Amino acid sequence: MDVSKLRRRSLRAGIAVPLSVALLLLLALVYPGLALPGSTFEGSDGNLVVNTAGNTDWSNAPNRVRGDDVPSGTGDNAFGQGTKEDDENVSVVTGSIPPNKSDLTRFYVANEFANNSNYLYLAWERSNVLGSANMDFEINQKTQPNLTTTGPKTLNRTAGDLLITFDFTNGGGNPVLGLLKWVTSGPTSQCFSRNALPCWGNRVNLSAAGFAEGAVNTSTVDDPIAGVSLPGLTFGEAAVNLTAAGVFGSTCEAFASAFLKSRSSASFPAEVKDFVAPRPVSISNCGTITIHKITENGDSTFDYTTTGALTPATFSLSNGGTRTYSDVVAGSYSVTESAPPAGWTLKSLECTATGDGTSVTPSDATASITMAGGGTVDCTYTNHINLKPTIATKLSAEPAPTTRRMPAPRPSPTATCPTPTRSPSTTRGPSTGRPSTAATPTTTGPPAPARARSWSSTKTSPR
Ligand SMILES: [Ca+2]
Ligand SMILES: [Ca+2]
Ligand SMILES: [Ca+2]
Repeated sequence: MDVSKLRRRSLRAGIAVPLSVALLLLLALVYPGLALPGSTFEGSDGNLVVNTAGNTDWSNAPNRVRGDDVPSGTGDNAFGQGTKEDDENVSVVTGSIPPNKSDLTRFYVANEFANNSNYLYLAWERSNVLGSANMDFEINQKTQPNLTTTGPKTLNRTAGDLLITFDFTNGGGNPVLGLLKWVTSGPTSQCFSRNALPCWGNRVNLSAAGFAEGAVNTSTVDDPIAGVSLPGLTFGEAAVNLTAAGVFGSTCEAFASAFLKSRSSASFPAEVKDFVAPRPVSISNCGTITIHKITENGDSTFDYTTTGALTPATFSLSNGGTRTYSDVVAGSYSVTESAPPAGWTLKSLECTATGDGTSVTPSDATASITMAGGGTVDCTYTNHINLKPTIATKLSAEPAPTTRRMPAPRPSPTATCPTPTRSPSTTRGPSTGRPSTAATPTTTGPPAPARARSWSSTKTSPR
């Protein structure tokens, strides 16, 4: 874009620019702990503790995972033999970290779903005080090989895996954060550095786009998790809005592994040296909703409606039935049981939720759900119908035939059948020719034929 175009655009944006500056100033006032808009994680204040009540930082980071390097020195593992970022086939060696390169000690990864966005938080620590920092966080969908032993290894990469670059020069202000995705097909023009597939694709400057921010500590800070004190320039952190960066959208993505590497210079194709071995993580934009149905005293078909674009939007359940929605993209949803069939009432709606940021609120026939990545919500609707006393009374008046139809000692589906403790022959004495009123099971249990119908309908209609 030439200068005149820029000038015209600036003039057009003459009002918007001061407004955005004012908004940034306002955000700085609202979030003095320096958090990425939409997140309350203090990801660019250069320390690990909460400075503003209500915020989070590494000390209480959501879904925090920690990776520790082996001790510095001759036993420390690193990549060797010219390993670069684009290489899937790497070589693990020991004792080869140059003294003028970052000697990593630890990393942290955390993530959360907040304000309709998935946020990723990253931190590195190193043992040496160097002016520049060139770190890469590799985040993979699949589990990685064991990098804690030496020798040749093949990284288990998948198209769409993430590499987040963290480049910092002391005196150069804030770190520059970049995002690259692993590319396995298509033209090589997608490659950022290498001229062949597979490769890390073209880098997005997350910092310039406003999708990420970070900091390096300028003075000594404490790491309360590892219990260490970190001199200036030995700790770096970043917060990334993965939704804004386009990593997460309307389809489900899940990452299972993360590790940290140091590049030997700001140049992307520079050799990678020290690393902190991969650790399992759970970074995803999707969760699971499960609805169970239980009925009492019979069975029927119950209808449900949903909001939030679940597919299918409506469904029906009978006793023992389950509807599972896997791959539910983080967001707001609800499930509502429609008015039950005649005679039935909704006895209870009980729900549980797991996962940071995932919650469910049952109210009447509606479960209101906030789903975060990796979350689960499980609800059970229990419906009840009263037994009709008219039938019971009528049956109790019937003599012998009822008695004969009672399935007394049948061995088959007795597991779900509340078998009477007394046999029909004893409850309905043949001496009188008719059952005694006291022995008639009118209130303690349903009469035999009615219950038999209930069983058969449950078993033969698996809707
Ligand atoms: Ca911080
Ligand atoms: Ca802080
Ligand atoms: Ca190492």
